[in-house]
This record gives sequence, C-alpha cells and structure tokens, in this order.
Amino acid sequence: MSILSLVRSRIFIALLVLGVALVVAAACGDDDDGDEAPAAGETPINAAGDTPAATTVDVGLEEFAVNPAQDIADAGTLTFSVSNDGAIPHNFLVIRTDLASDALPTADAQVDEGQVDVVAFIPEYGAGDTEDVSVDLEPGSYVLICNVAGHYDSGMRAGFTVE
Ligand SMILES: [Cu+2]
Repeated sequence: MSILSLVRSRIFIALLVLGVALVVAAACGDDDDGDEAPAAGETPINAAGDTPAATTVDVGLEEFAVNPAQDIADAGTLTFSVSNDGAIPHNFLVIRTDLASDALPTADAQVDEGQVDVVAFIPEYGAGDTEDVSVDLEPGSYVLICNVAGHYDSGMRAGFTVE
C-alpha cells in the first residue's frame, strides 16, 4: 500500500466516522421531537384524540347546603359534576344573576325560575348519585342552588364567579 493510498484510506475512514456521527445525531434529534410533551402553544390531545376536556367543577349537595369545591372558574365550557351527598332527592340549577346568593326572588317556597336566568339545570335525582351538566359560561356572577320546595330558603345556595 502506497503512502498516498494510506492517507486516502484514513481520510475515507475519518469521513465515514463523521457521517455516522451526523446520522446518529439527527436520529436522536428526531427522537426528542417525537417523545416530548407538546411545546407551548401546541394543543394537548387527550387519549380519545378529541379537543381538551372541559374544566370540571365538583359540587356536593346536602341538607341543606350547596358545596362547590371551588367558587371561581375561568370563562368557557364548565362541567358541574354534582354529587347528592344528602339523604333525600335534590336538583341543581346554575343561575346568572348579580343578586346575592340569598336574595333571589322566591314564590311558593322556591326561587321563581320565571324571574331569573337559569343557564343550567339537573332535574331532581336521588341520594348517593352524581349527575353532570355542561354549560358555556360568560364572565359574571352566578348562584348555584337546589330548587326543590323549601331547600333554597333552608340554605341550598352558593355564589359562584366566572372571570
Ligand atoms: Cu335540595
């Protein structure tokens, strides 16, 4: 083997090693892109491939109180997941109002639903069950109540703010 061909073969091997290194580096780069969590600005996708799940607000009903786990939420689609933690049937209403939670107009021992803006409703359901209702809420003041006769006056009401 001549000196010239020896030099050429060493250059060839050096270029070959460099090329392999570049391919490996590129492959690692692709791998990182595929496995990382979505970068800022990207929309996370849930397991079903749908749009992100709505914000859920857990609420408990009991004799006689409405107990939201949070009393404030961001505007948008909210799902109220309402568990009847009491011993008797209750229902659930979301009312848009600037009135205080204990100042809604009543008639016949119930909030007069004809005089308020009811934006979400779960019909009366039994103790131990949980029912959901989803609603798109604008920023503002709301009151969460049970409107079974007598229950609002007995204390089943809670203020809720959307901002
Ligand atoms: Cu009730």
